Amino acid sequence: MSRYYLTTAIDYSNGDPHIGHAYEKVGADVIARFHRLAGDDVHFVIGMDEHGQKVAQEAAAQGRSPQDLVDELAARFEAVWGRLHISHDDFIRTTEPRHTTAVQALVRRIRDAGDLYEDRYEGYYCTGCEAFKREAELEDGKCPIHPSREIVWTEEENWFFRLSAYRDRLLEHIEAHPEFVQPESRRNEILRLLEGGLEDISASRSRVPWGVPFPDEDGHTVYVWFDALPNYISAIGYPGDGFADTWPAALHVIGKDITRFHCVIWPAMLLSAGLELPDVVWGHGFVKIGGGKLSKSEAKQLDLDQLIDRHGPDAFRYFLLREIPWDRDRDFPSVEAFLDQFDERYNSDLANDLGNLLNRTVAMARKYRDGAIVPPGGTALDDAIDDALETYVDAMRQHRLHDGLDAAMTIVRAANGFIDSEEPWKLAREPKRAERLDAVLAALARGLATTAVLLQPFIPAKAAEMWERLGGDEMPALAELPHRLPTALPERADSVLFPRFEREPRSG
Ligand code: ME8
Repeated sequence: MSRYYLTTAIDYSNGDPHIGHAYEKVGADVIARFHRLAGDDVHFVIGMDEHGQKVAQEAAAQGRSPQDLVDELAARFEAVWGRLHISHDDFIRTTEPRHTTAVQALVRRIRDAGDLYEDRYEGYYCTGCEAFKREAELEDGKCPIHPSREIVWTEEENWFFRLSAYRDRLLEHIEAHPEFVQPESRRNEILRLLEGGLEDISASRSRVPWGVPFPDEDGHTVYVWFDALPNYISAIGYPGDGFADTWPAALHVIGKDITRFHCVIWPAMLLSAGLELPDVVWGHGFVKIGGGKLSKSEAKQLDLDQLIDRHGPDAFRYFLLREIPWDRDRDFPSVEAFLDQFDERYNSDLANDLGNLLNRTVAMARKYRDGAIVPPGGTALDDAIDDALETYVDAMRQHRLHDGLDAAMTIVRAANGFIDSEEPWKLAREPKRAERLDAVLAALARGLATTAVLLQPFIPAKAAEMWERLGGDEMPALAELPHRLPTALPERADSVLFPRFEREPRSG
C-alpha cells in the first residue's frame, strides 16, 4: 500500500465558505476517494488560514477578537465540509499550538541555513493577497486581483528570506520533474516567472500582531504566507518523529491565483530547511460569474447550504465537477444561469440517464429472470465498459477529474443506448433468444455496478445506494471490481435515486 498524502489550500478565515472553496475541496476529495479506491493509504488534510492582516481587520470591523472570529468560521467551514461528504483525515488551523511549534521550528532551520537577514521593507502591500507588490505589478495603482481593496504603502524593519538564491535550483527542479507543476499552463507561468528572476521576500512582519511570534525576535510575527504554507508539515507532526512517515506530499491542490506561493516560495523554504519537495502541485482554475471573480454578493446568492439543499450534496458535487473542468476556468454568465445549469444537469444526467437506467434494469431483471443475473461478457456494452474503465483510471491518475467523470457517464449513456437497440422486451417474447436476453441483462447489471464504483469518488452516498440497490453489500475496491459483480438484483428499485426536479415558474 503506498502512502498518498494530499492537501488543499487552507481557506482564509475572514468570511463564509463559497463555491470556489467548495469546488476545490470537492475536487480534492474526489482525488482522495479515488486513491483509496485504488488501494493507496491516503492521508487527506484541509484547514483554515487564520492569521494575518485580513483576518485581524475583519475581526476589528465586527468589533470582536480575531480568535473569536476564527473559531466561529472554522466551525462554519467544517459544518459545510461535513454536509458535502468531504472525507478529510485532519483539519489544521494555523492558530493551533501544533502549528506554532512547526512554524517556529522551520523558521529556525531556515535561519540556521543562513537564509534570513534583517532589512527595511518599503513598498506596497495588498491585504487581499496578503502579499507585497512591486510597482510594476499594479494596474492604475491597484492590485489587479483585488481592485476594490486599498493598496497600502508600507515601511517596516523585517526579516527577509533569500528567495533569490533558489531560482536556479527551482528551475532545475521543474525541468527535471515537469510533473511538479500542473497543469501545463501553470508550469509555463512559473517558468516565465523564474526566468525573470526572483526578489527576496519578507519572512516577518513588525507591525502585524495577529500571527505566530517570530522566534527570538520580540515584536515580530511570521509573515502570513510564511506561516500558512508550513501547514502542510505542521499537520503531520513536524518537527516530530512521525513527520517523515508521511512527507513528502503526493499532491498539493490549490487555486491558480496562489500557484506562485506554492511553486516558488514553498519549495524554496523546503530546500532551505533541507526537506524534500512535494511530488505535484496542481493549480486548478476558477469558478467565475459574468466574466469576473466571484463578488461578495454573488457568493452570498450562491449560498452553499442552499445549493446543497437544492438537489442534495452528491448532486452538487456532481455538478461542480461535471461543469467546471479541473484544469481550467469556467465562467457562468450569471447567478441565474448557474442555477439553471445546475437544475438541467441534475434532471438530464442524474434523474433521467442514471436514475432511470437503474430502475429499468432492476425492473427488467425482476420481470424476466426473477432477479437472477448470469456472468456477463461478449456484448457491445461489455466492450464499452472495458474501454470506459481504462479511460477512467488513466484520467483519474492524471488528475483529469472531468474526463474521469465523463468516462463513468459514458457507460450510462452506452447502457441506455444498448437498451434501445437490444429491446429486451422483444427478446423476452422469443424463447429462442433467451441467451441473448441473459447476456443483455448481465451487461446492464455490470454497467451499473461499474458505474457505481467509478462514481463513488464523485457521489459517494448515492453510489453506495446504487450498489445496494444492485444487491451488493460493501463496495469493492477498483481491483476487486471484476470479481464482485451482482448476481441477483433485488426487488427494491422503485425508490427513486434522484427524483426529477420541477422548477416553480419564475415570477416576473
Ligand atoms: O488563498 N474558484 O485562501 P482563500 C475556484 N489562505 N477556486 C477559488 C475561487 C474561485 N472563484 N476563489 C478562491 C487563500 N479559490 C490562502 C491559501 S494555502 C497555504 C493558503 C481557491 O480563502 C483559492 O485559489 O482566498 C485557494 O486555493 C482556495 O480557494 C482558498 O482561497
